[in-house]
Amino acid sequence: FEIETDLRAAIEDEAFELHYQPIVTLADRAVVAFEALLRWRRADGRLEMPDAFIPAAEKNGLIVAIGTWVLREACRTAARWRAQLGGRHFHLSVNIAPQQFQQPNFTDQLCAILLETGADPRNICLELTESAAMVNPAHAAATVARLRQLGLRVSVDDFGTGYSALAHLQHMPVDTLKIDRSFITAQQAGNADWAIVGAMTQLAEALQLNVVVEGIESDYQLGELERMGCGYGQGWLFGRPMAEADAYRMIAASA
Ligand code: G
Ligand code: G
Ligand code: MN
Ligand code: NA
Repeated sequence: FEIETDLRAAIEDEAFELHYQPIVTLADRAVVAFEALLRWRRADGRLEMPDAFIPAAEKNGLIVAIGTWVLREACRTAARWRAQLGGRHFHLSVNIAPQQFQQPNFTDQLCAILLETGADPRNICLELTESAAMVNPAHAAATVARLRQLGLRVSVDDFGTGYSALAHLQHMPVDTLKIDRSFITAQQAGNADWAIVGAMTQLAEALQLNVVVEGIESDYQLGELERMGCGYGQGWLFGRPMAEADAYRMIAASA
């Protein structure tokens, strides 16, 4: 339980940081959004990655408090960028854990954070996994509808890796699918099979959803995805997760 004690102290001390990874249009690589990714700054200066502590936080419930900090921090950043970018549009994407999404007061708390930080809901995108929506699909659909009414974007993260993806998708008023990077990583020039990515892209098009393809690392992958008509991409080819100041410089410099 040492990690639980440490995580409680980290929440208390706000020992977390958000790093930001660019999301670009595949057609011209314009930077239009960033995904906020959580890191934990240990007392000795080490940076702990989410895979090392989010599973524990999900087990002991601390993910809800951590997720609240993440939302507030991302909204603070969004409010600052909005003022600095002078009306130019952008999105900050925030990962929402299933447990966090299922809190009965999730939407009310989010509204309070938007008010408190002055963030414009139109600059915020919430990334939900399929499992977040699966526990209670009807409640999830109603919550997503309310979030959309407030002006937020809602995307399905890690699309293609969860259960029963398609059965509930048609009732879920999300606006973006993020195709999981496992489908892209495998595709290397010379032995690629783009059938599944192509089918997911066509599905998104049929449902009039935006597509963000994750994990793009090579020009070969970029070229194929662009040819398939995918709208947006994220991956090391465009940029790794970076500090907020670097992310701001990148979006400010992009057309
Ligand atoms: O860079 P990366 O190692 O940052 O992220 C690994 C995983 O951690 C991803 O699956 C991502 O969705 C998840 N993750 C990153 N930041 C957050 C966060 O703020 N909240 C939640 N719930 N998950 C996050
Ligand atoms: O599950 P989610 O999509 O939220 O997590 C994003 C994760 O993917 C983060 O850990 C991020 O660092 C990682 N990531 C982003 N782009 C790439 C990439 O091009 N290659 C690899 N291997 N990982 C990536
Ligand atoms: Mn994500
Ligand atoms: Na993902």
